[in-house]
Amino acid sequence: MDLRNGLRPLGSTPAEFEQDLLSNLYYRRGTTVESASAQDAYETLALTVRDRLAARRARTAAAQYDSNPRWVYYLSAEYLLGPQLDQNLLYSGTTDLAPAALKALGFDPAEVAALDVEPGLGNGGLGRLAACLLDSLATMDIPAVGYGIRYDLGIFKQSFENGEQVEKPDDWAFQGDPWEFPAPDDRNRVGFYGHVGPEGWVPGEVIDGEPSHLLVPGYGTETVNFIRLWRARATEASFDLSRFSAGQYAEAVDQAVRAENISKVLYPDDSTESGRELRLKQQYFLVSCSLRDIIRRFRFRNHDWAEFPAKAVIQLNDTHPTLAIPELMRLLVDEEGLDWDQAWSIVRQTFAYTCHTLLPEALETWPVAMLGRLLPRHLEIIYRINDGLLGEVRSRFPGDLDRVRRMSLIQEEPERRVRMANLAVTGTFAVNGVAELHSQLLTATTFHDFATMWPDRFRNVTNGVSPRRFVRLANPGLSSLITSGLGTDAWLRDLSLLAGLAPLAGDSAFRAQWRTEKRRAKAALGLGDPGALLDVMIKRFHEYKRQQLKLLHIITLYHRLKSDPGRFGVPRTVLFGGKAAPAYTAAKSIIHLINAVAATIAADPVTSGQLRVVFPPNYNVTLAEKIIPAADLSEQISMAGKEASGTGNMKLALNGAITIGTLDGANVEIRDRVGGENFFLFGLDATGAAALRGSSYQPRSYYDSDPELKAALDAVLAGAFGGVGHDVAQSLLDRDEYLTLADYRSYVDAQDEVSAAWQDQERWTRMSILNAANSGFFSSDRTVADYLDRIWRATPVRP
Ligand code: AZC
Repeated sequence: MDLRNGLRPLGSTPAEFEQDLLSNLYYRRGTTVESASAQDAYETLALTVRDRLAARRARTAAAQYDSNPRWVYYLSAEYLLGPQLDQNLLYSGTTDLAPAALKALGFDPAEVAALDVEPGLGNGGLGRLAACLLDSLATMDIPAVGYGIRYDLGIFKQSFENGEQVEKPDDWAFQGDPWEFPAPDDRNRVGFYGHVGPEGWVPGEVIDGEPSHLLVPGYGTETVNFIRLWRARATEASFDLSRFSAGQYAEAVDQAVRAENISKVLYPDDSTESGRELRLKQQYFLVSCSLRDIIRRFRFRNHDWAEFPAKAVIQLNDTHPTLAIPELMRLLVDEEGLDWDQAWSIVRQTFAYTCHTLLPEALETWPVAMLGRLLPRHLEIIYRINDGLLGEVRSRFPGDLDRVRRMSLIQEEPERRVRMANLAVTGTFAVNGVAELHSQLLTATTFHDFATMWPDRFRNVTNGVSPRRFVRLANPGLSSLITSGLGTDAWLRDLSLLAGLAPLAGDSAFRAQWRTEKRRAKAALGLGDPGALLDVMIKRFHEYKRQQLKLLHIITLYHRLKSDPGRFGVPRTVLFGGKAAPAYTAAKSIIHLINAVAATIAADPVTSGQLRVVFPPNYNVTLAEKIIPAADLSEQISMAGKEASGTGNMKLALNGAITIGTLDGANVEIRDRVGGENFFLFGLDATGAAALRGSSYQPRSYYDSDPELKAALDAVLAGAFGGVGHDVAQSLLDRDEYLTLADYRSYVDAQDEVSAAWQDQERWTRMSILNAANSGFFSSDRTVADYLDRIWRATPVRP
């Protein structure tokens, strides 16, 4: 008996697990073994596993309540959690019990497991980072809550039609989501529009935010935290019964539909501009519901507002939740009656902001007119914050009007807009970039003026990834090998222990086992020839990431193969994975061209067994977990100075892929750690790239002077790949915003070094092991430790 909560402990023997499964099938699913479908079995299994975590959650909650700690609240518009079943089995210690119990009841465990659908509530790196950080927070026993939006439709499902990307809605929770605890009785009211009168803001429209939560277990500890996701619900009053009775069915539900649209769909936007009012509504919806919840939680044990910053640190994951700053001001001043300065001091001590970009176009701004219409009181508050900010700028830099204009929260030209990044920097005590280089560039460029005025506010926290998800779950074979090599599995909670693998790089028996695991992972991916070098580029499609550079290399390899098949040497499979934002035409053209090149190469017998290009559609966390273990070469080839960090680079290095990359984002730190001899470096660095872009860059001069480059582009222009890609080649020749042609020769030469290295398999394996051994730094546990030390200052509470 667990006396603390009066809970009956759930059994850990096979018989007890089977009993629980059976009773859940009957009592909660309401069916029987005889009539149960695979879906019934899946949902029942999920409940049985979830119960075990819920018991731990209850103990965690009790301990957290008792200690009244400082909480880390993570506000993020996106979470890319990945499949839940494999993770929750592992973290609840039921990985072996579950299949046995399913079999005993007559179900096929593989069929059941295949029904687990990943909630695609994010676009890319930013959303996945949020998930890794929550995993580490729980593993490190830090009291933390993640707040987000429970989108009905997650990131679109990608398919290819004639090689072109087609987007379909992802109704991920169509069958219900067994991992989720809905709390329809726990709604928060959110206002929009209206006016500000003497009595304060009177919203013109109200909707409800309905929470549900997902458990976030720690690994190797009792702690279970949670993510609270908000869903927009129409209020009772929004259904128009009289219209319905009059047969006006659409009009009757119109208001309700509009309300619920707020959490309908994740914005399919990865740092390109969307600028729609619905997105702004989403942002305010998230912020308003979450702050009310945070305040409610504060009040469990505390009464004095001055204590608030000691009990809550709120991390803004990029600018999407920045309205939390004026919203907390509004709550404190308008609803709690604090004076402005008191409230501002609390706000400034509570929030911190993580920036994830270097693309100027990715810094969110909202038209003043739109914001003022949707949130009139917030606009007033933003103006008042701006008065304070500009007052400080003027007194520090008298007469420097330009600086005032640059730092203002309001952009004046060509249209008045609110600059969310400036607001985020102004309303927080800490601003961090996500890799050393990124943080340096932020203070040197994007936030230069702010860093001059408030140098202490800026810091770096290099990203990391969960070793549980991206090594242990994704790559069980390699994980066992690592555990046997190190003689312990403690590396799963302390990834620096991987350093102990370095001496094993010199052990030929260990190298042979390492190679066996790579080959096994390739075979599991279904890539025919496990002897071919698997060259992997998996990430969102964006011109700055330069999938087009990889493509030019592929065409060059193809040309070499055609001109002299005997000399080719190293068989390669190039694998792409990733989605392009639906409105991002240039990125979609690159996808189309990749598929066209892949088809041409596949149809040409000369390439057989030598060169293959594969592009499985719908890259997501589930697919990433299959591809990453199999990869030999990791493509991290962004134009230097544009990729904030990258996290795929870390996942791949940890699984023994060797990076070919520019000195961009976290590549710099990966190379520092794994050593220049275990990393294929090429291209301009950030300084060189900025200088070349600043001068009159002539992409055509590279084309004119490099016959292989010319041949590759000419082939595309001449329609050699089914007539596809003319626009891609033309834009490279005319503008080439991201210096693809400038870096082409250096890249192709580095790829020749890759091929030479691959020919010496012993050498390659040594490099591969050393990549994993020296990448322990890139655990999200270390990232969380850095956040704790540099920003959050929260301490563990153990149940
Ligand atoms: C990404 C950055 O592009 C990537 O470099 C970084 O590793 C990642 O965040 C995590 O910090 N940014 C985004 O995903 N941005 C959006 C808007 O999705």
